[in-house]
Amino acid sequence: MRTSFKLAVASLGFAVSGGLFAAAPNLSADVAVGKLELPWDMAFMKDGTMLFTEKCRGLSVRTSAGAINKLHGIGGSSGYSSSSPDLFCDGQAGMMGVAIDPEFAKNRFIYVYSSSKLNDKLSNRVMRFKLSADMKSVSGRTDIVGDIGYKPKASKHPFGGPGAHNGGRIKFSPADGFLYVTTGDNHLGTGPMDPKYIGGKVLRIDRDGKAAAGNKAPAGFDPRVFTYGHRNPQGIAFRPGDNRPFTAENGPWHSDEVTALTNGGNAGWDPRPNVGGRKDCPDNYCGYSPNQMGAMDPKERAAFMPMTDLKTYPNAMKPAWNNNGLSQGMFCNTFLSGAKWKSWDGQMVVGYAGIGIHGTPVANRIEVLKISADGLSATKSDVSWPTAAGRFRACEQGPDGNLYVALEDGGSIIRVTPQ
Ligand SMILES: [Ca+2]
Repeated sequence: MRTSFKLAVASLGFAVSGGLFAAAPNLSADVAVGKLELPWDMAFMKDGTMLFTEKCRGLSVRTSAGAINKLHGIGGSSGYSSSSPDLFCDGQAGMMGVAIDPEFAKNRFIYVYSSSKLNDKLSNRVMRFKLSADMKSVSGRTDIVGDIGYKPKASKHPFGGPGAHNGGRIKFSPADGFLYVTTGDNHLGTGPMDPKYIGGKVLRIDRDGKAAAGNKAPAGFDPRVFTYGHRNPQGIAFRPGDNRPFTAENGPWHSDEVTALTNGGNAGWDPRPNVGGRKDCPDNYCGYSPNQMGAMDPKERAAFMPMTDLKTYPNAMKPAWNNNGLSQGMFCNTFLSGAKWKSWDGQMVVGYAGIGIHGTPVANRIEVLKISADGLSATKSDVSWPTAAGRFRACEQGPDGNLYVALEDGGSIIRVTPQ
């Protein structure tokens, strides 16, 4: 694996010279953790300790000494020091985001986002645990958010299985210390603009799950809402320097989006029927309008319902980047910082995990985006990670300054090191 991955990187020309990114770094890659099943997210401590989730297994830790301890499993997972029978995985849902409290040294709190059927009610939950001093177990589960929507059953949509559009990234802001939670629209047409439904949103909360002071969502909104009008954000990252949050979000046949968030802002996704000239749609969800099941035709794109509907919502937050109008499963994002990244220092990495049907070209890759200071435009690097590598579910800069990416296919967390 290690050798072949290095070969793949070298042979596909990840590192280049010349052009816009003349000072791009040369890269090498190796497997930090292998033999995983559907790795979904990771979070780091300063000493290199890494927490990571596998969507259908659960939460583990890789200690700074390299030991792997299985902490908390879901459903029928075996081999974990504890597990919760209410947690489950299905489709896009399962145990997803993981985060470490900014004051971990004092309180030993860690957090995960997972799908749950507690009390026979399907939902997504953000749970807080206490990690033991020996890092071999967790205790004290506290559900700090218990009412994030979940899609319970199949629909007429092409991606309409249970658990679809499940959101799931959780990260603490280095600026304000609050936890940001990305939630998907759950294929509920009314969800993203509904002031009380917390799917299709970015939440900003404290470690107990209470609304952050200063959230500016419009009057009548759930006070935990930081931004609304999202489709399925599965990446959020804070830009070094100004600490502005940026989401990475999947598009519907078209236009994956990177968006600089403004407190209280509307991301402009509104898949309700009869909005913006649309008619009724299957299951009252116009998310794939107008061709719910048809082949992709570039000419039709102009008529598609927009990821950011500036006609209906002129003040919506404009995306910095829309993947050249393509939907390829944009998933994770993180910023690179440090001189060893050369011209990429301060730029954003995005990862893709597309499945390429209905004519959308598959192009799983990580790529580097140079985003303008105002957050309203971006330039794509002319290099990208090889498509052959597989689907990228997580990307995160480690405390060693290297980039870590979770690859679903092959089940590994890869360390990318600039030379
Ligand atoms: Ca948008």
